[in-house]
Amino acid sequence: MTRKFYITTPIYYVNGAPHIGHAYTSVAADVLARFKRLDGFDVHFLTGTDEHGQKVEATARANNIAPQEFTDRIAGEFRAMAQAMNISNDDFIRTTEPRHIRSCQAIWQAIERAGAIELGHYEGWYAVRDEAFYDESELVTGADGIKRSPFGAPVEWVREPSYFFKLSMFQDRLLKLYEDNPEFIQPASSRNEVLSFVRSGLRDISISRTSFKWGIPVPGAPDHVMYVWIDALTNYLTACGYPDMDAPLMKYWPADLHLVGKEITRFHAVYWPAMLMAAGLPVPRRIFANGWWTIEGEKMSKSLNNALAVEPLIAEFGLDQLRFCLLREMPFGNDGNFSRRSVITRINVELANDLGNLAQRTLSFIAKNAGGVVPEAGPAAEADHALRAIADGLPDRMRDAMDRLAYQEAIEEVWKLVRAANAYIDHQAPWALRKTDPQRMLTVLRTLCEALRVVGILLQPFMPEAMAKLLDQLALPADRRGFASLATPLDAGAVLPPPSGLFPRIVEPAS
Ligand code: ME8
Repeated sequence: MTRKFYITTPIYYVNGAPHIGHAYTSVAADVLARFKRLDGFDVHFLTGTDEHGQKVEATARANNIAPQEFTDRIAGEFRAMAQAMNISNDDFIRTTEPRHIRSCQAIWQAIERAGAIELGHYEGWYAVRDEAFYDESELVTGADGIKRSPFGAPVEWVREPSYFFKLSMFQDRLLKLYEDNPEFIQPASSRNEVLSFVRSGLRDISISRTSFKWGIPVPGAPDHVMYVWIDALTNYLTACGYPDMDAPLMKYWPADLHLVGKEITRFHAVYWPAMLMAAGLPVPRRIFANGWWTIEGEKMSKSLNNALAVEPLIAEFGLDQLRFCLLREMPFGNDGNFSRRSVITRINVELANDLGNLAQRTLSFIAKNAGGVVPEAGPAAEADHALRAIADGLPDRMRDAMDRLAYQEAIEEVWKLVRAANAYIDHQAPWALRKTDPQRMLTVLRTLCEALRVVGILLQPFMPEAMAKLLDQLALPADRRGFASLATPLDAGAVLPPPSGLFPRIVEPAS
């Protein structure tokens, strides 16, 4: 039976243009979605936009545009960003769609029926930028005397009638969930943060607002709109067809993986499973929080105007190069710094030199000296076995790394083969064998083609276009690019197209 894999990105707020930080989480999700598809899983991959709430309403107003018109425009930009980054999402959800409004109202009613919602009065601190309530003890007072959230967002005192979700009812069940499923929240830093938050005692949370209108009306209480996080989290279920439990896509629930940025772990690992428990629905299997990018050492921010859009980066470095660098830079889960210098070095050293040159040296040599076809292999020597052994063990090592979202490690595993293949070509020196032992030369070239085939297949999730080009150059048929075909060698004698470079070197103008 085909195993299913449902993976999601956060749905992004439409209060500003998409930037490299959003692209990062989407690329990480995309690479895993593609990896699982190639590995035979039935994948459902969801991304989208979070369009309600006070922050979006205020931004639309500041731009003198009606909220719906404003969100239509920015949602379009997020869709374009996903396309530009070659994100292979199966669905793109917008929280202003009728399917989502219906789904949120249904989950609200299910939670209400379970006795987990009550009407009360909210009084406390709210940060519009974070769309979050804070306890006095969590706030930081700056040198300017202004109180801010732990994320630096100014807070305001809010007092209004509000419905509450009785989160406190779920404390023990949540703790049991984390205990029974040590992998539920990753990495460990996020898990620890959530554990101590829940252990310190959960308070009921305010889940409706009456002071603005841009939200989903609470069923039976039209003066209230739902708190934007109740609305937002429900998107993952809406996309499966909730509340229609017989909807075809409901087979994907529960989600196998919610990818999120580390600042929104609490919403996903505490509020969301508690909401689902209240509604009597299965909880997601895993939540993984990625770290934050800084740009040339600075936090990305509106005031510094340094949030990088993806299009100019793609134009300068190439799409697959950018995707590769984002996941290559630091272990997933850690913070990282995006610097031009480091991106250029990585492209030149790892992509142009290590991988690009390996393919170029092998394939142009075959074109010139081996008739431009996949060479026939003769008896294998010790060195050939050694290289093959690295390739043979690679898929399992990669699966293991990818299941832990250790993208950097997965890439490093492939690079062990790339580096070994480069050492092999230098030692075997096919250019010398051409005169002394042409039969052996063909075996060496064939061994290299097989190494390139394995590298090309396994790196497809990271660099779909460049690896398609590499596999085309190896004349590997399209139906033999899945992981199930990893053990199937190339067809000897297949005619190879003329080789062409995969990754141009980036030459920086002398400064
Ligand atoms: O939080 N580094 O939306 P959002 C790494 N709508 N990742 C970054 C980043 C950076 N500098 N900046 C943004 C929301 N991200 C809610 C989510 S989900 C039900 C609702 C990524 O537009 C990261 O994944 O603020 C972060 O969690 C997400 O974008 C925040 O997007």
